[in-house]
Amino acid sequence: MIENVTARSILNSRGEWTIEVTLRSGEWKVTASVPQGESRGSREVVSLPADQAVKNILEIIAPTIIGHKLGDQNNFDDKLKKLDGTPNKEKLGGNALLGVSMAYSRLSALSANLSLWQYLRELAIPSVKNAQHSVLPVTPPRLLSLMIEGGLHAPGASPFQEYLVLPRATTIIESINIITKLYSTLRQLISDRFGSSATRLGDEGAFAPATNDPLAPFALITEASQASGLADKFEVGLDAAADNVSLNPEELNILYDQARMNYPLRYLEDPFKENELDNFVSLLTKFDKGLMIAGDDLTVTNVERMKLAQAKKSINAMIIKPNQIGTVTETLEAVKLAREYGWKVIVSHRGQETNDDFIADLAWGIGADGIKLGAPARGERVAKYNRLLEIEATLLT
Ligand code: 2PG
Ligand code: MG
Repeated sequence: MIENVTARSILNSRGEWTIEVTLRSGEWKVTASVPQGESRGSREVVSLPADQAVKNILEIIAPTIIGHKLGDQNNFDDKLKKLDGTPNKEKLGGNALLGVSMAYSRLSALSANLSLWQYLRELAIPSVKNAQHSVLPVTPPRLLSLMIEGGLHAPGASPFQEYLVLPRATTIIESINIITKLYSTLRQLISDRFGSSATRLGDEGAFAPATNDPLAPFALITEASQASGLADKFEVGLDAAADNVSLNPEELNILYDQARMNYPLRYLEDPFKENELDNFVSLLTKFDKGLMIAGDDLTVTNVERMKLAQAKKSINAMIIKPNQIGTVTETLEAVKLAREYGWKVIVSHRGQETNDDFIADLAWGIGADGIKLGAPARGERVAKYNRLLEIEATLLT
């Protein structure tokens, strides 16, 4: 059972405060820390300032959870949810709840002598079974790795937020070999073309050359792939994060058509603003096969938002971010519903990260179709790649 709870403020990757939670049971001690979004969906749960969230954990949550048995994730998270009692977790903070919920998963895994990903897998299997997947495959999530960024993550660079590559490979290590080779070739290409100062990194570790042409980054990625002998080794993806883009739907549709025609576009996230569901619907009708059209700000890991999206048949994939909803159990409920709808499930990092690698375990554990990460640079991004590798290494031996 939980014997001790502590929490404190720590720094995130953008020099802002976030929270870290520590739980103890006997000899076992675990910590978890919580990322934050920069381009947030308006319906995400509330993330309170770190000092307030810490205070809520110490004064309100701790007295309630001390003594709670381990390995009881659903009831534990339900207790947290009820303690908060608001639909958007504004009373105690979605960040406070998630830090405690993640740490509880780690502690429960330890007590059951399981790796975190195995523990999460056991929680996810029954739900996946209901969705007619009798066995949850232990296959690696496909990487969606950021190469060039713009939008809110690199103001003054490109208008869209994320230009991603999806390696064609069967293992994590093979995928990482492709993206690291591409990443270093891209650095040289950008330096040669725009000068060495253009190789500055955005918030998620990717390059951020200034351009007004929203598709120019794909041209750079293509050129780098040819220079490094990687043509055909990956497909590309785009997170338009359209809520922060000034182009209108007509202009956006033209750009998506061009991208689809000229590049191996496989993945498109938040192509329109979160309240423009009808535009998603027509895009999906046009591109249903062969293109993942994913909700992020649209769906915010929230089953109610997902039901709306499905009622109109507006997407065929979705981003899963635990901190959009606030507990591990609710995250897994969103995964379950996405599977029932036949959507692809992509676990994702956030703009402001910590070194916590929970999402790597989550992606392996739920058998996610993909995991969206930053570039293979900056410690908080690298931590996730290295954990994916570590899990793969244990599976291959
Ligand atoms: C996104 C994320 C992660 P943020 O939009 O998908 O890249 O950004 O965490 O800033 O919302
Ligand atoms: Mg997004």
